[in-house]
Amino acid sequence: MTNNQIDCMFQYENEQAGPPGGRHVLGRVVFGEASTAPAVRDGAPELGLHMASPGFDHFTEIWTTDAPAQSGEHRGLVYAHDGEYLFCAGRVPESGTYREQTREAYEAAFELMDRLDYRHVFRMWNFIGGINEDNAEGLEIYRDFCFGRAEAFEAKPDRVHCMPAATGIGSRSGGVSFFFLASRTGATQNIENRRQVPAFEYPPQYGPKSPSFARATRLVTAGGDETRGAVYVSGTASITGHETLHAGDIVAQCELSLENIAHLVSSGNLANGGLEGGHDLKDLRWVKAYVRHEEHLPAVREACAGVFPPQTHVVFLNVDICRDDLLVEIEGIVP
Ligand code: 3EB
Repeated sequence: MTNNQIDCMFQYENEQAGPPGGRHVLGRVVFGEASTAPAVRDGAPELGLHMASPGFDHFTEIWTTDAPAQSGEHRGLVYAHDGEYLFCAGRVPESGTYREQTREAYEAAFELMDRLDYRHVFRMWNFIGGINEDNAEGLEIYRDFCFGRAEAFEAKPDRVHCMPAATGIGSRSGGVSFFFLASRTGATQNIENRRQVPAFEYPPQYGPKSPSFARATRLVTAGGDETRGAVYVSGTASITGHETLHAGDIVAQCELSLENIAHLVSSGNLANGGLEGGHDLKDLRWVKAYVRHEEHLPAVREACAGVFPPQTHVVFLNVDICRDDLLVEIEGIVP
């Protein structure tokens, strides 16, 4: 058992400050101007994502640990691990269809988690170019991606415990890029929201295979207090049950997305899942708000400013969202 601590930081463009002294980099994700193949750079995995645009944020998300990390490559994936945490990143280049390559990439990641013994995956992020466009066979690219992802989960080794919190969001360039976080000895507690149908149980009208993710995942570190742990909140949108609400109304979509998160992390909802503790929106850090239409940025900013305190870092990105009637999606972490 180790007591390694991971932490997240957003390093904004033109900011020199890197990770605080003594911290080791587990992975870097550049929310910038190009989607690039993952590579080991300066000893740590780095993934470039085309997510930045004028007027929105341009930053590098850096995951650090207090223990030295070792990096490597496995079947096109890049990774680093510190004995307790694994960061892993991959990319499927732009293609006519994504099902098969997504399945293979996810399978490679599950194999890596199994082999290196980081079998508790607690957070996955997916950035999908042309998310609402049709693939070469006329299937929406998001649905095509979900198909392959679901197949990989169906085939995953039983030893790998998961279907954790995730984000599945648009990107400003083609292809599918992703990064995952997994733990060796931490226990994952997946959390659903009674106000929303679990995504993995969405009816078939949303695609041939349902999206594979939990609404949130709490990571309880080994030897730690079982009633506490960081809560990783999935991308959350204006959905009640399984239906989009407030089509065309950005203010109402922001409100319902934030209400969904507030309810998800509340003591009442955690108790429904047999978990102790509870949080509110003010406890969130490392918030990302994905905004479909540039002109909605002021409304989304205002909604976030109304609920998040100054110490909550909120970044705004102008990308498409997995359903064409969703205008906004918000995620975050309760450390
Ligand atoms: C939703 O609730 C909105 O496919 O990984 C949110 C978070 C959404 C993750 C994913 C999709 C994903 O269905 C979309």
